[in-house]
Amino acid sequence: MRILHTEPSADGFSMPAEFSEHYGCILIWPHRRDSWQNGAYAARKAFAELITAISESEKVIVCARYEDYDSARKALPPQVRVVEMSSDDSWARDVAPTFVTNGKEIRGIDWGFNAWGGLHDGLYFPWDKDNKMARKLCDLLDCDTYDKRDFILEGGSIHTDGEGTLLTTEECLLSKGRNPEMSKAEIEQTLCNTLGVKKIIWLKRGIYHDETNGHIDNICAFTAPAEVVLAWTDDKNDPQYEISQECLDILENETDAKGRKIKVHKLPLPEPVHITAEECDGLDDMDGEPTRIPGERLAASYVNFYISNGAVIVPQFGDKNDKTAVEILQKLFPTRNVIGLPHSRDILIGGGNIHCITQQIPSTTCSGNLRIRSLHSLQN
Ligand code: KQY
Repeated sequence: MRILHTEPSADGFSMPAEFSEHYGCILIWPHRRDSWQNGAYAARKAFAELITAISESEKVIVCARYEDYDSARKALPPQVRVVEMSSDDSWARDVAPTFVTNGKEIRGIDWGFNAWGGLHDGLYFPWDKDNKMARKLCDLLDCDTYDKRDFILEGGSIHTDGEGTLLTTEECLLSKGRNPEMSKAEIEQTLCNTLGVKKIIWLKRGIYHDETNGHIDNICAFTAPAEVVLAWTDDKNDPQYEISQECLDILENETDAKGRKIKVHKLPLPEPVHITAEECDGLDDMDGEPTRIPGERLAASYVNFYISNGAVIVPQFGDKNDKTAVEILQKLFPTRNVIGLPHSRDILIGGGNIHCITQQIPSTTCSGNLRIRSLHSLQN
């Protein structure tokens, strides 16, 4: 594996859309006792259901710590590859590489990771194991990696259409805990150079009470070029109402990199989800302090879905809107099977959902030349 210091866009590489064909998907087996209740017992069941569903249409690699390898191997079907790797927590979207491709080869971006805000407002310390995962995964996949560790970015804070447009939020990318020394224009330029995009659409804020400083992947996602879903509520008394309305105004007045108007599909939110005292009891303290307080609102949203080659896997919260969300997404993804994941609440308690724990590895138009030799040999 080469560690590259050039710019991906200058090298002819760009980030494809999640709805393009994948080679596979990376996840990390949950273990952190202050993130996942009861030693991650319930979270592991939810992860296993999700991983099994994804593995029906693409390769899946699951990273597990030495002490969790047996648990992962036992819980997961044989077609899933389990590899030993250290991690601080289990958010593959944010700590695995963002992959770029030139159509023949894939390369990984190794962004800096500081646990969503470092010493300013980060969510745990230390985060050094997580920060090393992207490079290790590129090594495992035998793909070259771009060293972008001096720029703090999580995969959950960006979405692309694969046609030159990137969606993000000001709340996250302009936050004090990320790259406070950079101007908005400098951040834009870094995103364009690194991801091969031409236009950034900035929404102001993400989902209410999202501890990631408003990741885009919980509020708005591309479903096709020039088409997005937006998390939505009609309840004017909910602080989310104003946020969603503000996003809609921006999206309706924007065009994408190709000059197209953006079609916005409203995806209703579930009723606000609050953590119970019993759930909090199952979480260990962090440095003597609880990580969640009974009654705290969790950042539940159906937008946090994963698009695999054959399916779209959507969180479910035991809410009346569960079915509606699946129906709306099924219309938008007619060639895929839209599946609701019943135990998503056990993932949500950790602070994110399905999209946050997955990272797709794109395929290339010329898969015979795909430079993932170690995985390729597994196929044959
Ligand atoms: O949503 C995500 N991408 C990550 C959430 C991290 C929460 C840590 N408790």
